[in-house]
Amino acid sequence: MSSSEKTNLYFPRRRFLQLSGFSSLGLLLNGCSMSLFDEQVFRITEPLNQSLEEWLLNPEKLVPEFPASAIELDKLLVNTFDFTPQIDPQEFRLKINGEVARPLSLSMTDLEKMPLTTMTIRHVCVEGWAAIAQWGGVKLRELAVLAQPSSKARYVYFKSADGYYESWDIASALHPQTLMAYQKNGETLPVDNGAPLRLASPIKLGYKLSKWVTQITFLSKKPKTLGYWEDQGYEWFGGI
Ligand SMILES: Nc1nc2c(c(=O)[nH]1)N[C@H]1C(S)=C(S)[C@@H](COP(=O)(O)O)O[C@H]1N2
Ligand SMILES: [Mo]
Repeated sequence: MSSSEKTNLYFPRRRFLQLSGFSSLGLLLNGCSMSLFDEQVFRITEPLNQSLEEWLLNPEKLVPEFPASAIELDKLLVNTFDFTPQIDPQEFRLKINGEVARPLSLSMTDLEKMPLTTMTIRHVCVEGWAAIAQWGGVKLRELAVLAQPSSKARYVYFKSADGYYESWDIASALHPQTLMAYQKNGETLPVDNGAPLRLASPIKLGYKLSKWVTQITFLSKKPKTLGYWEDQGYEWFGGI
């Protein structure tokens, strides 16, 4: 029996829910937004590759979220190691490449046409502060469905416009609460917080949550440079 058949047996309901999610995404992308994309890129009705499918169907623990009333408006401090890059959102492209069948280059308009997920979570910085904030954006796992990481992909590398860089394990990157966010507290993401696009996730510490992300690269091996702070001694996994 193949492992995907096993998955079927053990998680039939979950599988059904996930696959119906894929087909609505397929409809969206085959419909009005199609012209924005390379048409080859969005043939996602094809069978997903085995490894990606396994990650997506893995039962994952969801971190409890807060109600919007819990947002602490002024408590999210700006923490930027060097400078604040000014990125023109019209010119901006998110590149997705590496161990993927379909490398992508997406504009903000492309991303805004994908399903919007919002979550109110606690941001925790190891420098001793925390803040509840709401983030809105696209699930990284939905971008992975489009880019189709190969079965070799195990790590994800995030490159930022200020020279910051981060690497994550693929399971954390594909966790359903890991977003590429373009909104904060219901408004367009401010430049200081990483506009136009940043990572947001309740499963990782603040330093893992790259701001001004311009490139996402799927990797088969752990990179030599692990992350801006990790390369100065911070712990790599950075889980909460
Ligand atoms: N590109 C980039 N991303 C970054 C940082 C940075 O300096 N550059 N700082 C990190 C740290 S240590 C934290 S706590 C959060 C802070 O996010 P905020 O400034 O939106 O509060 O961003 C993280 N992501
Ligand atoms: Mo931080």
